[in-house]
Amino acid sequence: MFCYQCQETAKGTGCTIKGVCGKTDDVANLQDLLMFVLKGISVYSAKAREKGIENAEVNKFITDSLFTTITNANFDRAVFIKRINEGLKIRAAVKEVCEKAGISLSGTLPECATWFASTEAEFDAKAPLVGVLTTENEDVRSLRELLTYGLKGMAAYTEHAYNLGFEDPALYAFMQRALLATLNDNLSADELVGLVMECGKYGVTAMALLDKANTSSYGNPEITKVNIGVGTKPGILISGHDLKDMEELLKQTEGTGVDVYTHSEMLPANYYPAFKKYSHFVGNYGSSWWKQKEDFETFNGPILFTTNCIVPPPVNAKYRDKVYTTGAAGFSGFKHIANRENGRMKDFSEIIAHAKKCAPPVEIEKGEIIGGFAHAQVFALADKVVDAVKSGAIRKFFVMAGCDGRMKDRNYYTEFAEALPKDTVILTAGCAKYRYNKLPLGDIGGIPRVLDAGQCNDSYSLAVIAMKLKEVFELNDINELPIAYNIAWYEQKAVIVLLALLYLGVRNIHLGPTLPGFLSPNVAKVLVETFGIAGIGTVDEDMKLFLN
Ligand code: FS2
Ligand code: SF4
Repeated sequence: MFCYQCQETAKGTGCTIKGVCGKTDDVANLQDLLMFVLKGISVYSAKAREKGIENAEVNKFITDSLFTTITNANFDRAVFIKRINEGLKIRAAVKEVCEKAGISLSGTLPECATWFASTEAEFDAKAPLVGVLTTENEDVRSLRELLTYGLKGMAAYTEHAYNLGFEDPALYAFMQRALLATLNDNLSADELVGLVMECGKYGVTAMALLDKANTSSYGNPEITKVNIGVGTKPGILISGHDLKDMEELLKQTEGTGVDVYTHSEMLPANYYPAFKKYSHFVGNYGSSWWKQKEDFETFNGPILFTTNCIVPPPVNAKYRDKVYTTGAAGFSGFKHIANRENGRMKDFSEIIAHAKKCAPPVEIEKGEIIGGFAHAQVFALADKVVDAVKSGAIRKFFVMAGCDGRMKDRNYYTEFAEALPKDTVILTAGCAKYRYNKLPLGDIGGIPRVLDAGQCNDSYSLAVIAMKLKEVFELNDINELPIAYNIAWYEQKAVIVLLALLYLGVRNIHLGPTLPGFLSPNVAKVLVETFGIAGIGTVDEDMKLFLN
């Protein structure tokens, strides 16, 4: 195996024996083989699209498959075997569509368009031969992977929007075109950089689509005090990012005597008006994804993962048989809840029955977290915010969105938040917030010093807010605003968020705790020189730098 797609990659260069995340070598290889098959399907689907033939099955399969390969989403070997088989069938079907439509398939087809096998042993034998390292030039490899990881993040957001009935065919077309571009040896570095930027453009489209899907389905997030204590009934803990799953779980648990709590990236579900009406939706339990081993032990009830981030449970974990997955998430040994069919809801009855047999959660903390500052809520407070900036009460905003992770060096973000002067405000989104969202950082004239817009995809809200402020202050450039970007990244959704911000013109983003291992020195140099991307230093050094 060779995987370097996330921030925790071994030695900062690549996992080669087993993933730091827990992904086994065979699963990592099968994920590479699935990517290879997706490229093979794209060879035909792109030709069909040129003739105006869209294929809904292909679009859905490629999107979902990309999502399953994201860090900490799916560790289940059986899922990848099944997807590779299914992908080869879909490839054959779309090839037939091309043939029937009289589309010329002459010329040399890439191997991914013709390779075929049907047994697990053949898949295992082929998989190590089609991975990341097959691109020999490290700069080309770096650009291809940067593009690929952007696509994976985009796919995740596209899938959530799809679940709510929102689609944009342009996103599917780009994903497939970009997958093909990673096979093209004739593309120059500049052309690959151009595609990476285009990926950022479609990243904005995907996040805007998901924002529209979420807010038109569940209302605009609003200022909310989220309870972090517990009730007296047994509960279900729901994690991940999928709001459709959240809705259906709340509906099905109503009146059953089972409470619902969010974990990690599902915390922002508490901010949506449509979910607040459920009295058995108690609040948020625990903390960030990497704290799940502790949080799940004391929760007592079953846990539902709607997406990443799953941490493989210790062998003796008491919660091991209480974990369920659904959608793109999977782990061998966890029960998987099937997809919705024929317009019916997913069936969560097994989890609900399981919860009834469990003790209520142990209270590990008490209190509240304040959040719900997505774009509409911030716009509602715009006068107050603008006045605070004009009067000097707010000196600067710090966008500290992104991901959390388990490495000790992420304490930097807690210390940075604590060290920020009291006339500064943190704008956040994503699980990065858990590094400081329970600190007593106070407020500025009633505006909390940590404004949480929501999940990582709600970084889009932060960009919308920045664009609005630019307009209000009549500036020519978004970078003239008193906003600094000190972003934490971990997995591929953060990659698409970063590319989207670059596309929107944001410059001088600081990225930590370490720069991506998949950036070759030359590609890193381009990002530094063209976009002012930088790493982080010590809290003291960075405080001086940012407040200058
Ligand atoms: Fe956090 Fe993990 Fe949100 Fe990422 S819970 S690192 O998936 O997408 O962010
Ligand atoms: Fe390693 Fe990250 Fe890949 Fe897991 S996802 S194998 S930790 S680089």
